[in-house]
Amino acid sequence: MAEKGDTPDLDGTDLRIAIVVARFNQDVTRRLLRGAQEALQKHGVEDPDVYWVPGSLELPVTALALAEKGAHDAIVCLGAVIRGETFHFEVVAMQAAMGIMQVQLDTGVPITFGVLTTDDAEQALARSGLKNNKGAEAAEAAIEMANLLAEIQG
Ligand code: INI
Repeated sequence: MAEKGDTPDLDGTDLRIAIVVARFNQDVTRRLLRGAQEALQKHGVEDPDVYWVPGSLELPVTALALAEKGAHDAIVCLGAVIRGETFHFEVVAMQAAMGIMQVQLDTGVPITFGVLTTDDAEQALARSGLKNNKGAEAAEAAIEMANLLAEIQG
């Protein structure tokens, strides 16, 4: 049997991708969004749909609605949870991660986690720049997973 996924298939042509992005800390999430959109465009994804939500805790239910609708091959979730700004940092970060994972496993639609969880704003800005951009990484992971699952499912 051929080995699958040893080199990522990043051909986004014909893939339908949605991005869900949190407004909370939008100075950072706008940068993640730009990184994700640029990466999708680079790999041939046309016109990704973008849905803004209030904060990272609203990412999972929005991803669920999109996954259940079935119009997208993969969904990219973007957010920024910054420790210094909330005493319930752990709650927001963990529930966003767990919720997204639950939706992904319940629906079988790949949903990637471009949610920064950092100690401070400086770390968040450093991970949402031109070179190091976790939004771009989440976008590429979405393309790769959409292609891999399509290959497995035939
Ligand atoms: N949402 C974030 O995306 N990042 C945060 O750092 C954050 N903090 O600090 O609280 C945050 N809170 C809002 C939360 O995601 C919900 O939008 C809110 O609780 C309403 O449900």
